[in-house]
Amino acid sequence: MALTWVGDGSTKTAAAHEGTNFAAVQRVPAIFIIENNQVALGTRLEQHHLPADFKDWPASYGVWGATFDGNNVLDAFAATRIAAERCRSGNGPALLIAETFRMGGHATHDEREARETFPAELFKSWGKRDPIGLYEEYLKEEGVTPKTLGELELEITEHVERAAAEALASREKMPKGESALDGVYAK
Ligand SMILES: Cc1ncc(C[n+]2csc(CCOP(=O)(O)OP(=O)(O)O)c2C)c(N)n1
Ligand SMILES: [Mg+2]
Repeated sequence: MALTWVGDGSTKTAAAHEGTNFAAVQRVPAIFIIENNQVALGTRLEQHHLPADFKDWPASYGVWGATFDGNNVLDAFAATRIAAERCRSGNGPALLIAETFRMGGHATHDEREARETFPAELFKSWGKRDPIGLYEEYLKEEGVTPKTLGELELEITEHVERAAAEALASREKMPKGESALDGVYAK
């Protein structure tokens, strides 16, 4: 099974449409998560997307889908788990929609423009819904102590750093050019 993320703006490319459609008709076990953070580089959602949201998109490709709160770790986990079970049972791809907001720029070069794209109040309200902060508060309510939270943070930071180092090291193990056509549908 494969899982990938597509931005709200990136869904507008021909490649995204062709890929999603072909995955659907081939019934491949893939999960596509549309990260609807309301903005594509500096273009607001309503400037590039006519419906108010993406809820009709899964049906338009003939696949199962669901929308989840992109700032809620448990909601994201639950939706992805259901999608994974469906994929593993041979139901073809699933298309999930994460409703969220981009607090920063598309990258570091457009942080200032990104702030000017939306009213300041939006950053204030979404800022209170930081996914890590929200999950931390939930864990505290569940009785997880600050000491355990601190230990968890160290453990997770180490995990992320290890993954980053592995990703960088993988540049030394690039596949051979001759293998580019292995495992593709058409040659
Ligand atoms: C095929 C292609 N067309 C245009 C661009 C230029 N471009 C870079 S980012 C971007 C918008 C992406 O929007 P989204 O997927 O919502 O990402 P976000 O801005 O939320 O990070 C565009 C149009 C590109 N990189 N590739
Ligand atoms: Mg976006």
